[in-house]
Amino acid sequence: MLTRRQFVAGAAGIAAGAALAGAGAQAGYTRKLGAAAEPGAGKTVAVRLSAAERPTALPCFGGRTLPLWTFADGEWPPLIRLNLGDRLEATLESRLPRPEEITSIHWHGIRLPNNQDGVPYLVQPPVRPGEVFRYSFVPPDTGTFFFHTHCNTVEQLGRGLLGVLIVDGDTTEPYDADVVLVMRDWRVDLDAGKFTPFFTLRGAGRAGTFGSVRSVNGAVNPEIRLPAAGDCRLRLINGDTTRIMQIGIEGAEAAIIAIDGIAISPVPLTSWSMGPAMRIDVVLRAPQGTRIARLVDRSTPQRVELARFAGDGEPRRRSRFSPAPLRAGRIPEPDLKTATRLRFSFHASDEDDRLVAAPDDGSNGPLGEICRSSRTFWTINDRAWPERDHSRLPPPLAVLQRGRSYIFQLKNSSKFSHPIHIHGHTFKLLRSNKQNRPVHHTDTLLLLPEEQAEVAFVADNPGDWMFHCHIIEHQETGMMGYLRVV
Ligand SMILES: [Cu+2]
Repeated sequence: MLTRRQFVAGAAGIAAGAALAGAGAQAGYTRKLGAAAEPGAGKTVAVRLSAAERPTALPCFGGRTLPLWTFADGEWPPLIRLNLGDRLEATLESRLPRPEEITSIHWHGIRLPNNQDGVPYLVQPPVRPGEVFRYSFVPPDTGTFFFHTHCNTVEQLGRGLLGVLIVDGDTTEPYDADVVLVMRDWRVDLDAGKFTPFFTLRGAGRAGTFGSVRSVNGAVNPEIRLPAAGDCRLRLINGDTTRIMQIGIEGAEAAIIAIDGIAISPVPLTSWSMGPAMRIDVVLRAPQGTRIARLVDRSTPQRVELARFAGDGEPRRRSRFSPAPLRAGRIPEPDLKTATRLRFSFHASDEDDRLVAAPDDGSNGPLGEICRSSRTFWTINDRAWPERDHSRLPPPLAVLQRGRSYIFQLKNSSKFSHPIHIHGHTFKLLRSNKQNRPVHHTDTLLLLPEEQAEVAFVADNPGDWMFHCHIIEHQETGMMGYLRVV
């Protein structure tokens, strides 16, 4: 069943260089990516995920118990761990407490068959309370992924319906620890012991609604013990519905070794922008003695300490920090010479931002309000998704030819950032006019205000694939569409 998280220990790290192409070499990281992993014979891993309300007293709730919605009893969030080549058979059962609440599981970042992608109405029937749905697929890539529902996501994810999916087989040599860190807010009023509204008009029309409690693995600024002076792998997941974090590590050396699960040649981690659903894998040289290293978010003027790392035991390594790289990814290489170019523009739904600027008037309605009003604030190519859910499908944003390479020119024409997510495929970032990042693969690309970026990929996976902003309130007020690969 669900494997236990291997919580080994805390780590240290000094925020090292800028994440620039070539910065790795400047930092003295000379080791090359390993050869791509080959899938093993593969076993079947069967899990049962039962979406239900489970009153839970996470450490970050300060003694309060809140009515979380989760996938499993026990540790939150659940972790599924596979080897490359293994088949996952996941049975989703809904025991959610409202008769009208539908659900499903989207396996974020996994390039799987379309009918396993977990978008209700588009690729599968919705799962109602008392019903089950069986997923069965073999993930084609190693790395750090996660899963969440794709219906009423602002509330279902907001209440805790997510889990971590790790596909092993990507290391070239063992790290001294392997730790999952799920970073997210909780929208709670701890005095009252209640959730606060998951959706607000003000948030939906702007940067989204932020939670009041920041957490890592359900705790406020936890201390994580790592083997002293070990090279420790940290799998950082932004599991929030809203918050874009500016992640750094203070007090230890650290390098990014993968983005959205896919290996990059290690680059020093100075600051890395992580929108909702984005992941990075980091290797950190753990502190020793009484030293402490810190995971921080610098997105606000007063930086926020998210977690602390401390070192245990005799120092593991004395060599200069030169993190072991991962094995190369297995994403098909797009043919840029023959690629078809398509433009996608991400917009506020009215040109002069009246709607977007306006709702600061106490109209922060609870969830139901938007359902009735069907308000839209956001568009892709001037089209807004018609409803919050997927029951009424518009035509696809574009029809792509299977096997063909595409270059998407993504333009954020709004004053807010948007992490843009594609299902069933993984983009290769080619260039951007605003952010200096190494060429890398990503399933969720953060577009800053007014940013233009180009991504390329091979449309090799047939079916209807969602293409949307992962700030869930943006997604659910229009910034959502799908691509059809035929
Ligand atoms: Cu957005």
